[in-house]
Amino acid sequence: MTNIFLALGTNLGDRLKNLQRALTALPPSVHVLRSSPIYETSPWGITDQPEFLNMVIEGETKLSPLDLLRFLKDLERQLGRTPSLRYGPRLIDLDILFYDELLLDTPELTIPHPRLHERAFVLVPLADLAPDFLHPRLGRPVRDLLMAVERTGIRLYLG
Ligand code: PH2
Ligand code: MG
Ligand code: MG
Repeated sequence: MTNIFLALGTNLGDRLKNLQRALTALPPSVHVLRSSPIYETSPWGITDQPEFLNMVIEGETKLSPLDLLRFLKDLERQLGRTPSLRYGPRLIDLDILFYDELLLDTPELTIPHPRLHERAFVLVPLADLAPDFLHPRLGRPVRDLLMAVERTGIRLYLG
């Protein structure tokens, strides 16, 4: 079993339902150990699009990194995601943040997620679960990465 962290994001349709359906569909391929609170976040990258809901989960899996990627991509399609712009609106986005302490650089997949340390919408919920986890490439704990980013536009989502 490998310990993993995944980021979930959605800004189209019934956003809460999209997160709930994704969480329900992860097992048994991914056993969910803990989930962060849900945050409502201002869009990053392309700013002229609806607000996102974002959260992070910690889980365990027997899937290899590439099989996990394929599983998550299939799940995104099953939940109704259709192709869109890079950084554009999406029904559901399921990203691999960490896979134990693995460093992976392939054209298909980079682990840790190459932009996670720039994104408060990932770091805030990640720090709720694992503030002391050392980013295996940067060698710094999640709480320090969070201190380095601007966190305006990230609000707890209370429904
Ligand atoms: N995902 C993106 C682009 N921009 N902004 C927020 N707030 N949350 C996201 O999940 C997000 C984004 C592409 O993956
Ligand atoms: Mg993605
Ligand atoms: Mg993403």
